Amino acid sequence: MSEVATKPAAGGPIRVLSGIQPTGNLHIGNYIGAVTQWVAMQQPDSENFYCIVDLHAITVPQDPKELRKKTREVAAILLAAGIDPKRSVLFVQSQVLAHTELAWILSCVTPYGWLARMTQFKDKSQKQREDTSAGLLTYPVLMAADILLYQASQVPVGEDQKQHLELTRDIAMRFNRMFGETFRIPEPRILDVGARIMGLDDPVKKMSKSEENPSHAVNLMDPPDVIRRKFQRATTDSLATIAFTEEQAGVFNLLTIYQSFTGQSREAIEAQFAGRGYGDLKKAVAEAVIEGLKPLQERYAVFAKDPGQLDALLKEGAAKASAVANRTIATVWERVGLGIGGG
Ligand code: ATP
Ligand code: LTN
Repeated sequence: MSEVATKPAAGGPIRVLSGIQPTGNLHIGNYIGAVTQWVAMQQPDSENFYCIVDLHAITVPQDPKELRKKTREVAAILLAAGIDPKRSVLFVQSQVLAHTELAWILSCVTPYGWLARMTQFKDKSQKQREDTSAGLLTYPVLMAADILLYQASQVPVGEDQKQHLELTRDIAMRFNRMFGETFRIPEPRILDVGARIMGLDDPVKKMSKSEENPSHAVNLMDPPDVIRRKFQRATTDSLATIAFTEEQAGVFNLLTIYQSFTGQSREAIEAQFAGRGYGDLKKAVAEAVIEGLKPLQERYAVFAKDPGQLDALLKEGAAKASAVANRTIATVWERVGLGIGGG
């Protein structure tokens, strides 16, 4: 990776950063909405940083052993999905100390009201009540630190992260106004198709890792028979027509998953299913997903077998990420007047 100044050049190199939490099982929503974009954005003219955000994971209670296990598991899944360590820096957030450091500094320039207004915080804190941690409130500041440390120009995410990206931009602009131009203002990259995959059991709820119903999400490591069963049970409706209409939330979701996995146009898909029943649709979607996940599942087994190589790769990633992040942090110290100066 070439040397890049951390100054926020107007054009500047294309820098991509995104993060994923090592919690629960990765599902096809994460895959379609985020991971496929991460893979596609590994272009020769772009510098890519992908981060497994374990510090975000601990905003809610985690079992320590399980967290470490999941961190390695997510790394292996990302490599299996096509994240190429020659073209991207893959690392674990907590291994780059600058994330925590910048998060604190940014939290001191972020108005409390901006955080209290975040819909994800409102939803999650309502569920957790007294157990809500202060970290859950400041979670988006840590996310802003992840992005701004690398002077990222583009951030590929699912639709649910749009508000957090807007907040990141607001924090960066506020800091720049207060202390002089320091951070580049990042742009979200959200897909037109598949940015919000819904739960199979309840198509008005976003597909999520934390739902308990086993038929809610299709996980990336699900074997074919489990995938078939989950799609068979998917909620549809009694209209018995197969079309991309928002009123038919369940059918729309199945068609969107089919579109994402086959790459076909909406017109071609509607023509293919014209006059056919929901049973046929469910079978076809299941087979497309099974086929689409097969190479990933096969490669995963190879990466998971060699934890030594995986750890070495993540360590190398953290060293490369630290080199970039530390340059930004040094500028921030200078601008804010922290320490005693002189490096
Ligand atoms: P979940 O809600 O499934 O637990 P999350 O959004 O809390 O996931 P991450 O695992 O960190 O947290 O999300 C990783 C990426 O996947 C993010 O870019 C997020 O926007 C995207 N993503 C999560 N769920 C979906 C979904 N249902 N459809 C499309 N993209 C999604
Ligand atoms: N908050 C995100 C995960 C995340 C992220 C990031 C995404 C943490 N840091 C930086 C993009 C860029 C989530 O919950 N899905």
